[in-house]
Amino acid sequence: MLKKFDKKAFIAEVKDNVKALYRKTIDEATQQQVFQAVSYAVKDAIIDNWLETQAQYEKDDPKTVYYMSMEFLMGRALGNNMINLGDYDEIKEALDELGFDLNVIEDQEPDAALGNGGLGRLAACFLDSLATLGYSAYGCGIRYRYGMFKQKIEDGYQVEIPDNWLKDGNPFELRRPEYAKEVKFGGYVQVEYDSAARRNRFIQKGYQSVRAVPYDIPIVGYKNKIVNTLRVWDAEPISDFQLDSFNKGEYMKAVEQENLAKNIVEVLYPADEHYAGKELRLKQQYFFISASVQAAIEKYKKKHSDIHKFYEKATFQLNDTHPTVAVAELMRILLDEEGLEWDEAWEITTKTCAYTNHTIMAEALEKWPIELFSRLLPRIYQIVEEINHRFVEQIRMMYPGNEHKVAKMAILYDGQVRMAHLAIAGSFSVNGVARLHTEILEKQELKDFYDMMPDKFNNKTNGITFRRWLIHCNEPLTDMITQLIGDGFRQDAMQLEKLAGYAGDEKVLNRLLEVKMANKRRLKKYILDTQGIDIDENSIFDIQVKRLHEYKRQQMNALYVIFKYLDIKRGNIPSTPVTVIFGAKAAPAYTIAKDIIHLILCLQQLINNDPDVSPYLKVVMIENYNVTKAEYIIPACDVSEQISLASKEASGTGNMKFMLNGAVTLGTMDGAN
Ligand code: 26Q
Repeated sequence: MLKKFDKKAFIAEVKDNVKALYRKTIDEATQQQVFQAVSYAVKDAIIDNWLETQAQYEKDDPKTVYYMSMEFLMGRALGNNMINLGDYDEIKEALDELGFDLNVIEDQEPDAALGNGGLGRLAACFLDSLATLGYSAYGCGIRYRYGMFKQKIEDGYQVEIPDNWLKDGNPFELRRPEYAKEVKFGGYVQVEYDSAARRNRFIQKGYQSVRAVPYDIPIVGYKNKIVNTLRVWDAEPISDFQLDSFNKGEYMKAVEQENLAKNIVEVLYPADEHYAGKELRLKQQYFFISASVQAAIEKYKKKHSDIHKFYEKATFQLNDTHPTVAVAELMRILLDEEGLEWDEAWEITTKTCAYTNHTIMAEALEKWPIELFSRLLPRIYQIVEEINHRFVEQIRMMYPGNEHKVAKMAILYDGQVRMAHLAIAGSFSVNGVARLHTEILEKQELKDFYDMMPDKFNNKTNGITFRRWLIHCNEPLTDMITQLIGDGFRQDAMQLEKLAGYAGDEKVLNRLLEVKMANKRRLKKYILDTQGIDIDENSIFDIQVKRLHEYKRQQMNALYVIFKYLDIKRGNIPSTPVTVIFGAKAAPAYTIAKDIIHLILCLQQLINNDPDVSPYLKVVMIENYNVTKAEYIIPACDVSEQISLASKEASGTGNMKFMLNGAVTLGTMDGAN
């Protein structure tokens, strides 16, 4: 049974929080302060279940998945937590009683935009699902000080503004300094013979290090009392690990370590599907992976004495190649700290790691220059060399005399570390994210690897959480569905099939149109309020919102708009007006993407101000498209544009969100479409 919501106690707690946090009465508090006070009260409602869940896991000792990801595109937490607690309506009422509008309070929360797009949002949706399904799971990531940049439109161009999402504090996070870990960079490896153990010891010397401090964020399951954890790591200077560095006269080293710590977690790299080979990026990767792997081993050893069975209790799910140093870091700990032999360590590692591929775009493949990689991670590089050596031997055994195969498949080649190859060699599972994508991996992109190890390959088609992408973002549709088929679909989405029985029911279909109209009016108002553009709610809302990429073909959609404009100019008036809505961020250095945004903004200017055309056609470029804006936009959509160049979109997940909210998909046969 869920704990019953006590409205009086909740109201009292919100008032107390305002007092304790801001020395104010509730009437004096700003909306932001009320948001903070409410969020702390909600966190308080979560915390017992959080404790109990973790205690239950401790007792049952289930296998735990560590979802390792550079990105978690969480969006806002308050509304989602209220829904998953099962107290949304009650808290809304309580706020009403206090004289506050929940929507306004929710609007105070900045998005946690610790991700670029699809890959980061998938990680966030999976955390929600894992908690709802009751799996023991951690998200492991980085607590970036600055998330995905905010997009401003100025004079027809995109301008990037830093996203200082932590400036008012994050009420849902919990700092856990007692679980801090040390992470080492650079220096050199000294080999010392340990005569007692009769083996070589590899010791990293002359390194710089940082202190990784975890912050835990609760992930609330849907009405099941389960609360999992997203653990994001902050970097702090190591000073209290090596207090004496000043005394030794290593003043500059202390300053350098301070800078290292500050830089590592400073900002999310805003380029998706594009590899640039930046040293700081590799530092970020090793930083959070080393800390997460250390923490996972430590947790295992608290209950288990035999490290050989680690894989029975832990899986490291690698979200693309970005966390792939986990393969080598796990090897390092097993070899150097646990004292295992290579073959033992390799067996454990390859039964622990699993790799998800999200792209076949050549320009997204991570290939680190060996010079950089070995300088930053000298011991890790030695281990990668040995992994490569043995892997190449295995290739030669299977394909004797075929050096072309070796060249194509080796982990180290042409002065580079190929992270995808390391991920495949080091994992028991390699999955694509839609049937078509997995087929392309097996038959083309990763064919050599599939031929050699077909059993590793499998498909896991992406999905989305219905809690955020239906229940939270589309209340009218949720109510309508509940009235028709009950609320069982909230836990079991398959029950939505019951709606098929109403396919020919005119009354139901008309109601559906009314719901859509209500959502279109809400979006119309939102666009008018935020961007001053007035759109016609009776027009067809034709929407393409996603990161800007050539392969996603926003440009083709813009060409369609130009055609439509010229056609109307020629006197061909469409029977129903159309509003074409775009929303997209371009990576700051992606010139063509920025040019396409400029094109769309020019069209918006031209068309909306042309009295011949604007009654029939309008263009809107949504500024700063993000998770929260998606929650406004998607329920209002008539036509969902999913028009990627076939084979290039691994899955897509926006496609699913639009479909769930009753839009018609206009799509190519790509990804999961
Ligand atoms: C790599 C190296 C250096 C810097 C950045 C990156 C980088 C960052 C982000 C590379 C790729 C990404 C993001 C990729 C991504 O979002 N892929 C999308 O993943 C979705 C979830 O599986 C799919 O639905 C989309 O089709 C896919 O494009």
